[in-house]
Amino acid sequence: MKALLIVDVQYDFLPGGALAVPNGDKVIPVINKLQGIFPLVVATQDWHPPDHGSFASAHKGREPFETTTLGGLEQILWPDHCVQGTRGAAFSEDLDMNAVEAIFRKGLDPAIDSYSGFFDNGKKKTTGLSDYLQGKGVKTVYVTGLAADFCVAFTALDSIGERFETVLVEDATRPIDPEGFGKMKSSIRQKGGKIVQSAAI
Ligand code: VGL
Ligand code: ZN
Repeated sequence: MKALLIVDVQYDFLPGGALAVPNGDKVIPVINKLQGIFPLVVATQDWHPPDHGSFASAHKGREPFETTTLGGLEQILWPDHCVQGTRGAAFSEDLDMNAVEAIFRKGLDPAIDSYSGFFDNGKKKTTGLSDYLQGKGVKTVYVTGLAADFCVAFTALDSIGERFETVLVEDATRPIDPEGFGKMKSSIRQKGGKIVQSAAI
């Protein structure tokens, strides 16, 4: 059993959004097309309270893209994004959501960030995604969505760690920083993950 995992295809990560990923909208038709060949489709949603500790605005005198520590971990400070209930946190209306069986939300705890769809950045709490996939008999997870160098890459790494065969679909994702994504791809490959183009699936 294989599952398609759609990470954070939300307005704030799309062109015009608060934390826009360059060409992020290009992933949508690729993901919509892929959905038809998967028996299970699951999505994640970045879902922050307004005072989330990953926001530069929550730290006096600090600017987006500076770094600090949060929950004892190095933290990049982001522009306010994906605030619960706002349009920026909503899934793109161009993304086909009809086949999405479950949505796993993350980033709710203001004291810690959560890039992966499986765990927070300190691996203190699970979202339940791993048990859910296991319960469905999933062996292979195909990871897509935004942003390639953060939530998509960390989701792929945790998927490998949870012993799923893990495949990152390169043309179904886009990075904030291509250089950072290059490093994350090496790490994914080195840990046993695969990186493929959607045409080969
Ligand atoms: C993400 C930064 C902060 C992502 C989420 O979805 O890649 N990146 N929150
Ligand atoms: Zn976030």
